[in-house]
Amino acid sequence: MINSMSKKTNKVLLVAFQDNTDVISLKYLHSYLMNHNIESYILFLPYYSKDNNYKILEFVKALNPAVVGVSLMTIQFFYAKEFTAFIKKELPGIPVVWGGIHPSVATAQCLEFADFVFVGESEVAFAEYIEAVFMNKPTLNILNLAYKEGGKVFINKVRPYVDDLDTLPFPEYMPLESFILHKNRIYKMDKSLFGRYARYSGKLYSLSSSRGCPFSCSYCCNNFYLKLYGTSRVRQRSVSNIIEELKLAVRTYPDIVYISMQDDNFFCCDMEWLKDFASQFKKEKIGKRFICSAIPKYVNEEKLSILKEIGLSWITVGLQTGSQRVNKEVYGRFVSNEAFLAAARLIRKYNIACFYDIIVDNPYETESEVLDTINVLLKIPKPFMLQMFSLCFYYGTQLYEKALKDKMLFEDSRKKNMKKYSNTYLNKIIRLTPLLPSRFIKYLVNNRKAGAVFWLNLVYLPSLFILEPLTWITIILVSSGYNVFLTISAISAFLNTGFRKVVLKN
Ligand code: B12
Ligand code: SF4
Repeated sequence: MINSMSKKTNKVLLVAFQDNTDVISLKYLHSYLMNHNIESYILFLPYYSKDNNYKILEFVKALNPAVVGVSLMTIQFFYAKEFTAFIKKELPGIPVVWGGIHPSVATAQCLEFADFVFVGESEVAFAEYIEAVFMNKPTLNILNLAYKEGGKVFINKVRPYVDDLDTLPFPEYMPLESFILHKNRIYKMDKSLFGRYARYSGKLYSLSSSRGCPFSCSYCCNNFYLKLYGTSRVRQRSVSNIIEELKLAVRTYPDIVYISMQDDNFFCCDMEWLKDFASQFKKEKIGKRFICSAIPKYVNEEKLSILKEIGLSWITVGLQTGSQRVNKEVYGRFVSNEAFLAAARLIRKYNIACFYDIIVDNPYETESEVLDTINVLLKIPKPFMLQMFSLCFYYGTQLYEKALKDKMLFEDSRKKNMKKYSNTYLNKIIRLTPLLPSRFIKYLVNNRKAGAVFWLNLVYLPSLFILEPLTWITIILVSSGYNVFLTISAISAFLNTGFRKVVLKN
């Protein structure tokens, strides 16, 4: 804990409200600032509440930053609002600047609370702003910056994307100059606190190997970025740059069990890049298993076999819906069910554990279209897991605009937990598709209006409490090549996180 009131004002404090320390955006900004000789600190505020405000104030006063930068997604809006109002009241001389996806898509809304907002990718622009603040230079002409003057909102143009991602310094997994709120006190980050708050107890290293996505689905931030930048093209780091980061990571954190590729679609890289990546990964003995996301269209046997050989263990693939109409007309995704199932079969063939993402509670989807989804799910080779998300109409997306135009009633995305989907009969059946025999699922579907409710209610909870964990363990066992030691180490990392989440929340 910092306890001396410093007179220096050439410091920046970056604040995050995520319930874990995996805040890639802030870690990138922080490294970039430090690399430009700007004294930067991160304050992680997991499970923040206004009861913590005075402890936080003590900390901010002691650090005495020239600027406070807040990063937020839509779901963190009310935390950011509460925090900002309090800091501005208590320390009116410090500008509070917001950035991240929510301020990018809902800039005017955020300017009601923040002094300035940064729109889009901001490493370069934010450093330019900070330097201008330190040197008492004007800031209002800085690209990516938005501000309010005389009640009017001004949003400056964005600078083009950083083309060469290799020019960005590596983000620190556990930033040394960081602090964290824990049990209503602010502590300097250390390994023990990091282990408590990092996802999977710090055993999962997050890596961004690219930015952007070849798709721009109507509900996703890439849809907004396409409008903002005129392109959502994928920018890929060089293999050598990524391997350098990974070598450093495994040397510094030998406990890492998995590397989690945070790219929107790791599989969209070209074959030459992938082969080079695999060969460098082997040559440099990175020796960690990894997790990534893929769009079915980009999954093929050659990529799977190369990646499986070097440790690919889990993939997340989006089905979203089995209705081809909803897929095309509502979501703007052009993935056929055949292409999806072909990818699913290949993933099973290579014994790679898979999570399939499904979007439910879509008011644009009819009952028979939900049944299409169930039909596709029934064709996926088992074992597999599902991640069900309740459709969220995020500001700035095409789907949000459509829903407004159609006068559709929907929950405010700032308040909605997308993991809490509604408890409908068909949603329950979807959840059970990976767990129960297909014939029984079909019985539940076909007899939904004739007494199958009783059977569904009878099997639902036992399936969630017994079959779901068993399926999960089976998947890990299969994906680790039936290696019991690897399975236990993975399970213990995952369970630890679940357990800590419950304890920390209370
Ligand atoms: C990796 C990732 C995660 C990771 C890490 C998140 C993180 N904060 O880094 C994890 C797995 C933890 C995660 C979790 C969630 N995620 Co997520 N995630 C992503 C993903 C795929 C990439 C983010 C990323 O690293 N981008 C690269 C960095 C460099 O870009 P960036 O984050 O935008 O940051 C830049 C700018 O925004 C800006 N910036 C950011 N912060 C600040 C602050 C200041 C002061 C300034 C000046 C600038 C600035 O500069 C940064 C550097 O250029 C995005 C999709 C995407 N393509 O962006 C979704 C995305 C951010 N996630 C999303 C969601 C919904 C979630 C969850 C809420 C889902 C859930 N219910 O579980 C959770 C929330 C976590 C929590 N518990 O609070 C949504 C958010 C939509 C929205 N409008 O809010 C996105 C956009 C995907 C989507 N559906 O469109 N996520
Ligand atoms: S494929 Fe995924 S990351 Fe890419 S635009 Fe669609 S939802 Fe977003």
